[in-house]
Amino acid sequence: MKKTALITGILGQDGPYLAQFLLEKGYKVYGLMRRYSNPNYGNLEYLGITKDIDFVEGDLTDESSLYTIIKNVRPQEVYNLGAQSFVGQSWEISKLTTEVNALGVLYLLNAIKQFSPTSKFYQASTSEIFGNSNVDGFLDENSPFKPRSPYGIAKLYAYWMTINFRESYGMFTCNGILFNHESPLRGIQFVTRKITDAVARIKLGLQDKLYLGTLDTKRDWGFAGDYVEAMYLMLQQENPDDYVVASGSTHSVRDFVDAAFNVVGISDWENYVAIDPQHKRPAEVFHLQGNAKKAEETLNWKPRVTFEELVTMMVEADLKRLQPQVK
Ligand code: NAP
Ligand code: F7E
Repeated sequence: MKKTALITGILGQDGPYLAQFLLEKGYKVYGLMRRYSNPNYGNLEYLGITKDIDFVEGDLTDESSLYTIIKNVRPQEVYNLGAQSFVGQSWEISKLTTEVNALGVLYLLNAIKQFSPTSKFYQASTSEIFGNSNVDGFLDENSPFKPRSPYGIAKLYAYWMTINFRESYGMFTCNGILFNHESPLRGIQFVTRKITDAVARIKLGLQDKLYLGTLDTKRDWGFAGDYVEAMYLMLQQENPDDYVVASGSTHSVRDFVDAAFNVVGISDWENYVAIDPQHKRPAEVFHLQGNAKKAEETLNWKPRVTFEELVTMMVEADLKRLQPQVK
């Protein structure tokens, strides 16, 4: 019998990488997608796995749809990756962000408790729950939580609810506290992909300038393809627990810009980059750097792709994607 997994957020960045990983392990993969007039299968297509997914329609804000899906599918593993995941917009759409990222998790946990209580549950938690709690040092599972955005606050509710179902009902629920992870499948709004897309366009003569909110903030960037393995490993342990997943190194947005322009041989990149305050956030998280020792020791997980390899991979993918537009 094939193992079964349900992935919410199947059309996003992480969903397709996780689906690919599980399919290679022989899983039957169900993907929850919302109702769209024109669904975008682009990221699944990129990995060539669209036809391998069993799609189920539902929405994290629609409790009854989750009840129906869990009742019908009874997956052995549920990976909750669906979210309003863009921090920058979470102030403007704070109610929606809360409904999806906080209440959606409660609905899903309730559905599992009622109809498939032995399903193992992975919650996509985030380094954003730490906020600026440790400005210059490493963050781990014991660092204080001080979220700085409606996104981080909603995710902190979900973090605690995930633990509460474990403690109250003995369910197998885990939080993966993942630091930033990127890839050629990253949404174009996020800073890394915004940069690599712009660098490729500038190199190909399709764009003049790249406008950013700041060059100073620092993130612990890893490769999404590496991080989905940690999600899987959490659900294979004997006991449920929460884990930080990070590369352990941090770089500024400036470092990322510099590395990306370096890939296309442009050294005077300051001439192509400008600050636009419209991309600044009402409250910023300045410095993120994770300590993934627990995941390394317990899950035997380690990131493989380095920062330089990640930037190169993303710039090269954008160059390839844009090449047909060059006359
Ligand atoms: P993403 O690319 O934004 O994908 C999120 C997915 O959630 C999208 O496919 C989206 O559907 C879906 N979604 C949004 N609202 C929904 C709703 N109401 N019901 C059902 N699905 C909904 O995010 P990602 O980068 O893959 O991240 C995956 C998860 O990890 C997210 O929960 C994110 O918050 C969390 N996380 C990400 C990072 C990171 O660095 N990438 C780090 C820590 C935690 P549409 O395709 O229809 O928009
Ligand atoms: O911003 C700065 C911005 O939007 C990174 C999500 O996956 O990771 C992600 O959240 C940094 C911030 O990601 C621009 O202010 C400067 O300091 O790429 P981002 P994020 O906010 O770190 C966490 C772990 C998640 O959980 C989230 O789901 O870059 N920045 N100028 C900019 N950011 C954007 N987007 N656009 C700019 O123009």
